[in-house]
Amino acid sequence: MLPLRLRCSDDGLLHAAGSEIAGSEIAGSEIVGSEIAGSEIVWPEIVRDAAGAGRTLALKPCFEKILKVAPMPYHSWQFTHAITRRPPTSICNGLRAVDQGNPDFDRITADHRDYVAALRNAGMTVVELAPLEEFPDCCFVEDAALCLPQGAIVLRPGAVTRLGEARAMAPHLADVFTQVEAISGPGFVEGGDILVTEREILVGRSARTDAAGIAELAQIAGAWGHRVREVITPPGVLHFKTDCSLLDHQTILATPRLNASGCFADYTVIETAAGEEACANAIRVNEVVIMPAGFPKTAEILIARGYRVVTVNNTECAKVDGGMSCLSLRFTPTK
Ligand code: CIR
Repeated sequence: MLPLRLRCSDDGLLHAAGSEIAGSEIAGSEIVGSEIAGSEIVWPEIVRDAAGAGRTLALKPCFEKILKVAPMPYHSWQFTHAITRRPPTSICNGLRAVDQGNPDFDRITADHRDYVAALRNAGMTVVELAPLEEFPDCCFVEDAALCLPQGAIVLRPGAVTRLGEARAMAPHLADVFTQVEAISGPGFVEGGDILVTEREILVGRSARTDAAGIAELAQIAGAWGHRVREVITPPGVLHFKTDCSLLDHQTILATPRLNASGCFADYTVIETAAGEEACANAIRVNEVVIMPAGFPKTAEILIARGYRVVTVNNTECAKVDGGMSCLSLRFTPTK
């Protein structure tokens, strides 16, 4: 359960998780102290004015209005916003474990457009940042930051050519989050190694994410009430999430090799179909699962389990080891 936090700006608009509700008469007030139980919003109890005087006001008519128009996201796959960055032409120099040729720039650009459209169709407001030619891997924004309900953490990529991407992302996070923390080092963490579930944050130790980085992340996220669990990214696999995705509060899509490690013992796991391990990196966004096109058996399994599947071509991103999760930061602003 997350506290319901509504902010009312001086212009009379109420703000709840990035939404704006017009017509409130409680300008300048901040409302705290309510909870979301299941999908029901419990009536707020305490209303403070902007000066923090702690006045308690009778506001039931206002909240009836909010209940109708501003359901508050509370699941770890529900978001209102995403940040993406368009691929630079230098993507042909992007890092890769095995050379399968360079991505075709026109195709990767078209795929990126389709990906952004899929996010928008899932109900998200999408910020599209301009490409940074000096950083060939800059469209893989997930590795630069971790967005949590309380705030954002600027990460410290273990690939030296990608360190500057995190610095470049910081101001965009400050635009939407009140609290922005940073991994200061000496450790490293990349977002591709982080899986946020409903009850914990799993971080895979990998060639890009080390114990010191995980320890610093655990300290920052711990102060916001999150439990961080260190797990192992299988050897030879780029990131933990190369091999898994969150499907809902209890269910994970994973490759058989990652599932065999036992790290999902407390979850329900759906394994990728034989020969389709490359589609384990998908994203659950609001009511849909966005997965790479070309993996029909796994898509069928998910559809049979009741998930709404949307596919986006990923052949070009895959040439530089990219997938669905790396192309966006998904979050609900606190500003
Ligand atoms: C890299 O090797 O860093 C990029 N070419 C691919 C990053 C993919 N990121 C991710 O899965 N989170």
